[in-house]
Amino acid sequence: MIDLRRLGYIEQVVDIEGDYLLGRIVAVHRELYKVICNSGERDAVLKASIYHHGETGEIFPTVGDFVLIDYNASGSSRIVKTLERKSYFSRKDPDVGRGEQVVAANFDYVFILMSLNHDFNLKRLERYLAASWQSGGIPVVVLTKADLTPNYEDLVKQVADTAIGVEVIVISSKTGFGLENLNKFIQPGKTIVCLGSSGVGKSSLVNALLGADCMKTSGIREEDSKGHHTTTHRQLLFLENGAMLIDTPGMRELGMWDITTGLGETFVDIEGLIQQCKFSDCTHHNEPGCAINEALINGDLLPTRWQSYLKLQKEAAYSANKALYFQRVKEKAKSNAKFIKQKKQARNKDQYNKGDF
Ligand SMILES: Nc1nc2c(ncn2[C@@H]2O[C@H](COP(=O)(O)OP(=O)(O)OP(=O)(O)O)[C@@H](O)[C@H]2O)c(=O)[nH]1
Ligand SMILES: [Mg+2]
Repeated sequence: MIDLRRLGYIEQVVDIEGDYLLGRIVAVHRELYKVICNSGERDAVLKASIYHHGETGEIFPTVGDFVLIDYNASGSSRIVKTLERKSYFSRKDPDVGRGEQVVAANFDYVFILMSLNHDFNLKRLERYLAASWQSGGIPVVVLTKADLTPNYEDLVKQVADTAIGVEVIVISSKTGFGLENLNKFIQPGKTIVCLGSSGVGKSSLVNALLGADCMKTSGIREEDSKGHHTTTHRQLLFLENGAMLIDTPGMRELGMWDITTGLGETFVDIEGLIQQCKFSDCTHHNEPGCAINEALINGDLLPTRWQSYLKLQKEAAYSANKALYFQRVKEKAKSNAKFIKQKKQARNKDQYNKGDF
């Protein structure tokens, strides 16, 4: 018997009547969901009347979500509700080109993996940090392949200067170097999602922590880091001590979705400086008493970091508008569906009264 509370479930009030089982999504394969519930792992599909034609605007589940299922012992169970999330990582959907893709949900920590050799890219790291802070999980930067990069001290310093207030851990999944420094995050009932580009070693880390080759890994050409996109679906795995890891496919690009709060936490130094400007509506161009200009002149703020902030801020504003737009479209669809249902009910009642059915 599996106790879902040991999988990180936090009790919540659910507004649905019926005899449903609580489960957690461990993998998604197109329309088929793998769900762990107190009787083990089950196959499940979405209940179409709720998710596709419903008027509750039910959120499609993703890996890590807690859901309610209409249990079926002899076939696929039906998912009837996605429970409220304590955290979720979103990006702009790379396939559809618009809208949001929720990569994983209900994790405590986000391991942002970046390799110390060819994948090293601070600009990309800033993007991951902004989206991770926004997710509600705590970001941790994991620098991989230490065995291939003998003199990495300077790289670690650059990362520490970029990821302010974030723990930075150097590892090698090949030799086991540094893995013990991850133990404080990998605790019973805690969920960790591993994110990063293809080939950085997400699945290798997951396997090293599991002590078994559960996830397929594949060689990349280390000279140019040409990866193979080995992992093709997201998967939640269980460690013996009761911690859970979510392995994800490498992201080709991380398009910003809503990072309105994540941006401020990523650039906490810049937001602090802005507070010190003499004028509250300072544009940071030529105003007197501009703390940003002062920091740029005296070298406390690197121009590259300032440019990154401005660029991401622009992107954040654009994405926030889009997010709002999609929310409105959804609300409109919901109210239309409700209107149609009411109309149908009224018509049926009318026909019933007339004895015409
Ligand atoms: N030398 C060395 N190689 C590593 C290390 N970690 C991973 N690798 C190698 O890097 C290659 C890619 O590793 P994966 O774990 O498949 O990378 P991934 O991030 O899961 O990639 P995708 O599934 O494509 O997103 C494999 O050949 C691994 O053996 C490490 O710490 N040191
Ligand atoms: Mg992988």
